[in-house]
Amino acid sequence: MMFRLAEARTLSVCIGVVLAAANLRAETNALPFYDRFEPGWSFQAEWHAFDYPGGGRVDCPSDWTQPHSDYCPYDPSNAPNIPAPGTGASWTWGPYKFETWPDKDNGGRVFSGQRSGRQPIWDPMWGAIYHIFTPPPAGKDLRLKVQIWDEAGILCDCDQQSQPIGYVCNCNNLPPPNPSRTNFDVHGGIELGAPYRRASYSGSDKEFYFLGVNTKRSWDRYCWTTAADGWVVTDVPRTRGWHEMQIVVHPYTGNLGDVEFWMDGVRIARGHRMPGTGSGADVIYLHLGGDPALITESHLTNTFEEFWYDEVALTACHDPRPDADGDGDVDAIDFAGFQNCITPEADPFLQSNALFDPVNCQCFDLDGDQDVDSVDLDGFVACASGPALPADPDCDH
Ligand SMILES: [Ca+2]
Ligand SMILES: [Ca+2]
Ligand SMILES: [Ca+2]
Ligand SMILES: [Ca+2]
Repeated sequence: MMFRLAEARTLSVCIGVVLAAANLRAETNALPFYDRFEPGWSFQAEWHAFDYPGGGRVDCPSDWTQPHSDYCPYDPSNAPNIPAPGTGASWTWGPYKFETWPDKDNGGRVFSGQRSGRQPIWDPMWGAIYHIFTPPPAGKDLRLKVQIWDEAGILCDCDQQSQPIGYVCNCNNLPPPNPSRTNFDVHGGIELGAPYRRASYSGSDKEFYFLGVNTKRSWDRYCWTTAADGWVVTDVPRTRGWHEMQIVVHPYTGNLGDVEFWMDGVRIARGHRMPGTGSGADVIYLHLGGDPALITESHLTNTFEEFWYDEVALTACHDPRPDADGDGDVDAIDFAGFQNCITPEADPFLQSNALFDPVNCQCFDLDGDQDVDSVDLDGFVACASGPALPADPDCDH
């Protein structure tokens, strides 16, 4: 085992050097994709911001060669792929700011005990970023796992005009004057989306899967949506703190359950995929934050509540993940692959783990923290079925 680990370490270090060099030239579109928002995080290395087309802001010019804010990278690919409905639409001047936030050891306020991605919400910016990826190969699940901090500071709509008759809301936690201004809103969550998502588009390649908070639907419950299912309010209450959110996209069947939404280890909803050309519409954007293509009302986000994001893991694996060879069982052959991936426990304060082989070991890293350690071994054992015996597809949660 020691010999194997040493070999793996040497190989991983070599891979790490190659990847580091590659990152200087271009973003990573291949799966898997990880982000811990730790030092070394560079917005422009892997992420894009919505700001079509520059929004007319002097700090975010449409001509990217002009002086611009670091938090406002104009993305030319928005122009052909996400045409805005009009210059007055909120998302032409909406979400564009996103940043990392230091922990106490770096001189800042403590939220996660480590650095994380911060989604500011204030008038009129929603805060949102997206990463572009290549869809997984046929037959594999696409899985997005993200730790998300919900401030959950306002759990009812204090804009009295929009309350149902008889609804009583305690707005005492808000600054005066109460009741609040109009246009209170909170938008935050995770999403996998296709280029075409807006409400006015109806092609079979329209697609999106979102899990999070949309207070146009509910102030005190988490929501989800897909292009096929529309918005659904869950019975899961919003609570302050970190939550593990997951979206799992299975190979297309057209049936309920092609998409699953998980929260804190519990499946809270199942949805449908759009057919695309027959094998399912591809999603290619990983979004953190609100998505102005989905939440199109021109209401502003005046709550100043914030979301935080950490431990992003976007992977492509068989179902369940420990079934490395994809034959439906979890047996000794799969375990041989697991052994080749074992690493020491990763340091979450480092942006990446040089001892972890992301391409070959992503499916054994069941908790998505860039290592294959004893926690992942427990997860593997929980899935073990034996040769030719079908494994439980939900064993890996
Ligand atoms: Ca982090
Ligand atoms: Ca297997
Ligand atoms: Ca670990
Ligand atoms: Ca792990």
